[in-house]
Amino acid sequence: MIQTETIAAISTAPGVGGIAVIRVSGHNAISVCNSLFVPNREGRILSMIKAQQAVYGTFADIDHVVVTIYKSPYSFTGEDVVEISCHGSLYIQNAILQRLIDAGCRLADHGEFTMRAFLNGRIDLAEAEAVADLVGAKSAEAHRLALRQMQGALSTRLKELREKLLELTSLLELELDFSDHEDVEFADRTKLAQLIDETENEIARLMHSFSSGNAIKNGITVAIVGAPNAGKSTLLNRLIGDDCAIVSDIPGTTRDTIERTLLYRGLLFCFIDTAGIHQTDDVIENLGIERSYKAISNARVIVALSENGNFSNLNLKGVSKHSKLVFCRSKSDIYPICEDISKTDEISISALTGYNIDRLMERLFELAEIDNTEDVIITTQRHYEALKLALEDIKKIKDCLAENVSSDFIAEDLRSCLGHIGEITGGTITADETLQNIFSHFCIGK
Ligand SMILES: Nc1nc2c(ncn2[C@@H]2O[C@H](COP(=O)(O)OP(=O)(O)O)[C@@H](O)[C@H]2O)c(=O)[nH]1
Ligand SMILES: [Mg+2]
Repeated sequence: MIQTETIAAISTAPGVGGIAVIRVSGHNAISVCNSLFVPNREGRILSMIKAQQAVYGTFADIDHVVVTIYKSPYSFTGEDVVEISCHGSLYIQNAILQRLIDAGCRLADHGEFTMRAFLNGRIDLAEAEAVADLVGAKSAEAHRLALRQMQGALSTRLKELREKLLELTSLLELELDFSDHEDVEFADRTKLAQLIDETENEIARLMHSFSSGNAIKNGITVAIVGAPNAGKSTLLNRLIGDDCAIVSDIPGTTRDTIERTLLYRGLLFCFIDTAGIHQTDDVIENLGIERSYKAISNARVIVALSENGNFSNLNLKGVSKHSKLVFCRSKSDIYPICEDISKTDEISISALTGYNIDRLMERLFELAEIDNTEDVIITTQRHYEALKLALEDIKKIKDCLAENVSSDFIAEDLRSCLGHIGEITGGTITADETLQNIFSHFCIGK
């Protein structure tokens, strides 16, 4: 697909840095830059350069720059691409960008470079989405998953799935072809059933991986809840190693939820300190308590904190059946630790001295139940939804087979299933709106 306009954007993070990179892509990228660039060494004319090269020179009398030329189709977008590495002053970056726009380039939209890479067939949609995940990766595990997806691990798995579904389709077509001949045995239904089972299991496994994949990508949410003064804010501060939450012995000090992240064993944990849950007439505190309940319902793991071990008084309404709970006795430095605590699931901690905080972290890690052993893991809601629809189709096909329904119907469901799988890698996506929606989450310049 040929994009007519040449686009330009600052690709490095907004702000001042040692060096900034401005990227230009499109049919006129090289000629536009050539008209503004004077090479340091004679003869290094951008439009005459044959292969991928870097050239040093002056850009529009603004700065000394290094211009890197990538010729179509051997570039990220598949088009001619020029990357201008200039000094990182905001003034310089914007002045160069402005000159490019004056010379006929258009300011690139969010993710437009990656969208072009997709539209020009350089990468598929799942790989394009992984580019954004890689840019946004906050932990070692999130980085690993994004890199694998960008390198095509998910796409390869989906290709295998599509091949299975196509094999099914051809088995069915065989059956349809012979359906007029009553004496002819149909396509091998055992083989058909086996292929369907394999496909169903594969889709179900991919869907199952989303719970871990989503938590790896977006972080494991841990809500710290309990009565006022239980020591929740002190615990947050201890976990994060910073005085981010106000601590006091006045009940009701924390009124709003406070969120902080921590990297632990390659995973991102998002801790949420909440307002103490109790009966109160204070309007503002009640608003805070509502937020505590919201945090509880969204958390993957909940730390229920109590200084006296009386957890039954703690109303944890809205706790999801998928959430895991860890009961924690706080202030072990002043409250004697009962012997039998070791026999229960409770952990006794002191946020003040740091006692058992490592044990608590270890427990949170276990309870998060992150399964990263599968070689392909789904991390995107869009992929999960497409797989869900594909699985529904497979179930319909199974029912049809069990009830000996005409192969025509089965073929229809198979087509639909193939369509849903295809949406993930983008082969069957034509709607502009869907693509805009996906790429609008990218940064400008990527
Ligand atoms: N001795 C001791 N005091 C603690 C500990 N954790 C919290 N506190 C104190 O308990 C009071 C309430 O703590 P805070 O973290 O604000 O409780 P929150 O209302 O649950 O957030 C403060 O005076 C803290 O210093 C602890 O582990 N040991
Ligand atoms: Mg507090």
